[in-house]
Amino acid sequence: MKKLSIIGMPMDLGQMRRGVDMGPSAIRYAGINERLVRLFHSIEDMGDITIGRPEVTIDKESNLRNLELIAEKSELLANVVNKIVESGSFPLVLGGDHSIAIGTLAGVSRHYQNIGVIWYDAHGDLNTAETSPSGNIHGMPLAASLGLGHKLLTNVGGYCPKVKPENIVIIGARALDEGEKILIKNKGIKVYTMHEIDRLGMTKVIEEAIGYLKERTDGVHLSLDLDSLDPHDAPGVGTPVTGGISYRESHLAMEMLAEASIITSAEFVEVNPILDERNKTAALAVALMGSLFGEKLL
Ligand code: B3U
Ligand code: MN
Ligand code: MN
Repeated sequence: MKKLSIIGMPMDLGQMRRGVDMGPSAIRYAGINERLVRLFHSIEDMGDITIGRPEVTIDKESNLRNLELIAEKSELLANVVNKIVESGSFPLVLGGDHSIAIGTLAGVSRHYQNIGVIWYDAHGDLNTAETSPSGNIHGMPLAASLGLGHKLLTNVGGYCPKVKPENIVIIGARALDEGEKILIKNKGIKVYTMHEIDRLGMTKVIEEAIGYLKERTDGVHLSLDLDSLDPHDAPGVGTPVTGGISYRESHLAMEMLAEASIITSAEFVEVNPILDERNKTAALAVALMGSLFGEKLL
């Protein structure tokens, strides 16, 4: 059994709805420690990265909201995550909006030749300043990790890129922007949209994803955006999209990933307790972590 290190990243600067900064608290309140304690040798909760209450800025050149602040705070997260991996512990990052993935991947990826990424999300998060409909950086972290977009975002950690396009698997997509669709085709990124999940079933989707990543990667980061799930199951997110992955399908996916033991780091993002129903989305995040880390029903 291994060590787990939990780090909170209460950053809401990548989008416009307040409340996602309370995600780490909500997830802790939902009982993360109690749930995971039996699954690890030791659990260390390192607390939260300090974000403070900075004023919103919009970069004049690129139109990106809070660009410099996000780059600066991502650097802090990257350092902590880097140290966690160095110490031989499993890094589990609690968001925060999805822009935090820029820092997480910057911290993790330097330890692997060929990091794989499972991007479990309703969105592609593959926008750049040129293609973004919103200027929100939470719609850009996967592009930034590929080395696409503003230098301040792509160079977090002092190196670029973090991940190769052929090492990415997106699962649950149903709200892709035009620019993202073009990028996916041009780069050959593997995507299981809701269509493939409906058609093949989650069992086949995850089996394929595991086989695909096992062949070409030496570690796999799971970046799980709670808006991947259907809003009935996960109402506490900033940008809910109907017709999502179900509670059961998601547990199955996590259980299969646990069985394959391919996941080497993870983050759970976009939990917004202000928009939630009695902390249901944070509780769901914790339940999924249970499955991901090997909890058994029997
Ligand atoms: N693709 C849109 C919307 C969006 C991305 N990520 C979330 N929403 N959560 C954008 O603004 O880039
Ligand atoms: Mn996302
Ligand atoms: Mn999303």
